[in-house]
Amino acid sequence: MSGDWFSGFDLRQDRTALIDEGRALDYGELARRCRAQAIALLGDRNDLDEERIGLLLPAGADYVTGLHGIWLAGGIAVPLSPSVTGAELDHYLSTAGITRLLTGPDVSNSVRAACQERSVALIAPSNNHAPGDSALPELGLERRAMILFTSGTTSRPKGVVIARRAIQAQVTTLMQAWEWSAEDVIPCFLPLHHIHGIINVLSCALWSGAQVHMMPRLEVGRLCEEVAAGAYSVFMAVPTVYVKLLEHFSNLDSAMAGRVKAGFARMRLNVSGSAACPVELFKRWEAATGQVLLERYGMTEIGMALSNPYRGERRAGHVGSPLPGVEVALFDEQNQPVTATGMPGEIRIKGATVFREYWGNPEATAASFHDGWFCSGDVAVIEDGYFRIMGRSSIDIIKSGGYKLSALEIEGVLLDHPLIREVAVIGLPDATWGELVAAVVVLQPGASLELETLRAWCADRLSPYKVPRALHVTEALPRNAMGKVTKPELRKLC
Ligand code: MLC
Ligand code: AMP
Repeated sequence: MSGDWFSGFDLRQDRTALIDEGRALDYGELARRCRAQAIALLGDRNDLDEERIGLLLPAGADYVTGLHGIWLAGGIAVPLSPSVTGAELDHYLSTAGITRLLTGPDVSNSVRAACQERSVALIAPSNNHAPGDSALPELGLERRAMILFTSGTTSRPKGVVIARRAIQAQVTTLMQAWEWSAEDVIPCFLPLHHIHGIINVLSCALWSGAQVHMMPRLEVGRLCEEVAAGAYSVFMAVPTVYVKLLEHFSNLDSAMAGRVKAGFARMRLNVSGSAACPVELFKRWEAATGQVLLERYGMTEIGMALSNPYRGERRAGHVGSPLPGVEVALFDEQNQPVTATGMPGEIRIKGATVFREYWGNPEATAASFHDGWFCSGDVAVIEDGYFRIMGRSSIDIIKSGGYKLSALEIEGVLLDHPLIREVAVIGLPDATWGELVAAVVVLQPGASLELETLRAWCADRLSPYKVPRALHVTEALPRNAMGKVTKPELRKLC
């Protein structure tokens, strides 16, 4: 990421980089705007010196120039969800020590209040400066470039620090493995505060000189019209999106459905990841479009680690083998490598793609590595060289529509509800979302609570995708001899 990626922007000048709200932006103009944004951020400084700058913008040209402007100026970009609540934002601002938030004019009052409370300046995208000869800092690959917040087995999300070298490694391994080229065109509708959208879609495309159609949210109807018109060559999504597309196909008249399916059939690649793709979904997608989904496995802390082959057998229910330059092995509970075929072990990863640290949390960083391997918490087996994910070691992690959610974080919020005495949050299997958030609660004596009332109460405390979709009221939570809630038993109650 020394400069190669950005000099690529300059070299391509007239080629279209982005389509944003129907308007095309070429690489030359994109490069000019990114530099101008960097200069605006620098003011009279030479280097932002890893200043943390929040990025709260919808998917569009301003997001892209904001992200690259921060990178070019030597800052650390902290992309945040547009649906962030004030309480969630306060945690991000304080944990990452964010000093400025790059955002648009329609920012919510709760975001304004959270920023005011922490003296964080709200700044608007600024790319009108003429870059002229202003020098940008020389930046080594060891510099930190991005913090992404991820939920896990702790109650509050942790900030995953990704250095320039790791971004470079994450992008280049995918460009090589999936044969990205400047001829590619991809829609970008996944959230741009997670690596799936930032690295796999946006960065791989821009580093390859490809074209990205920015969409602030998934609009299935519009997307399908563009697919039918042959707009795209590559498509990347979480399994929930493929389920939603199949549902949409069945609501279209047969001529239109045929055109959309033919549009997918003509693409060179359809990728699924961020959550398990059920074998049935893999088969239904192939039957509908002729596309054999390429399933891969990754994580915020490590980028992509495992992938089915671009050329070769893509095996349903499997996530393939290690990507170029990524070391992946299975380990048992005694930290011994698992070598026998078909024996489960924890997936551990080494290589240049791995993150640097959890921001300001050396204990959590140390706990997540063993002998230099990053311990993913995911359990897999290897069958004929293909990894198959068996599950996660923690029941407190929920994957809903590709978002990783912490049961503990949601429990922490629900416990503040005046009518709730005890709570346990679990993920329930769901055909569309993979898992759905369910809350099992013990109420204060004589109290009653409806799901919709609880959801309304959660609205300004939790991002929409974390809000429980199911509520079960019980007299007591099942506990083991140690007094710990036995969550597997809760599934039977719901
Ligand atoms: C939306 N909703 C969800 C949800 N997304 N509920 C649970 N889980 C989710 N993931 C809720 C909304 O709050 C709303 O509720 C209702 O569903 C419809 O919302 P929507 O906005 O119309 O949904 P939609 O736009 O269709 O969003 C679905 C989606 C989105 C799949 C496009 O969830 C999404 O972008 N997921 C991808 C997340 C991602 O990128 N993960 C990668 C992490 S990185 P109501 O009550 O208002 O009706 C990673 C590493 C790796 O995992 O390997 O890639
Ligand atoms: P995140 O922390 O949001 O980056 O999510 C990473 C987690 O998503 C991994 O630890 C896995 O549990 C899960 N994941 C990603 N890809 C897959 C996949 N193809 N199959 C199963 N789980 C996956």
